[in-house]
Amino acid sequence: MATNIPSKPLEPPIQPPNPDEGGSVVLERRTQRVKPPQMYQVLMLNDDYTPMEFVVVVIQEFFGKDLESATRIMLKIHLDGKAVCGVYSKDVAVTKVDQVLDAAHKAGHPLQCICEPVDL
Ligand code: TYC
Repeated sequence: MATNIPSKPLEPPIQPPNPDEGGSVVLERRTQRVKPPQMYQVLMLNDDYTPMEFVVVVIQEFFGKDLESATRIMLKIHLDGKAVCGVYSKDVAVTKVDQVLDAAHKAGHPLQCICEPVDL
């Protein structure tokens, strides 16, 4: 005789609240934790050829900085070799890099721009 073995053990049936146990139902509280999305910083790199004025304009135009902040960031790149121009979601950061490289290429400057995950 063929025997049918169930592939999955049967779940115990759900019992209705038992009045002898007070008839109460205990609900388990679980805190749902959602991780914030990974953010990306866009860095500009120093070189010996791109004019400072061009870098300042690019930082203002693509990173929404005023003249004073853009100048401070440009000088940091010039002195330290690189600086963060902004922090964004991955798609936005990649777009900023493309925009900067495109503008630099069209103007004939070797300006380099990269993005990397924050908190490496
Ligand atoms: N070092 C460049 C110069 O002296 C200026 C510069 C600043 C270039 C920042 C690139 O990302 C840069 N003309």
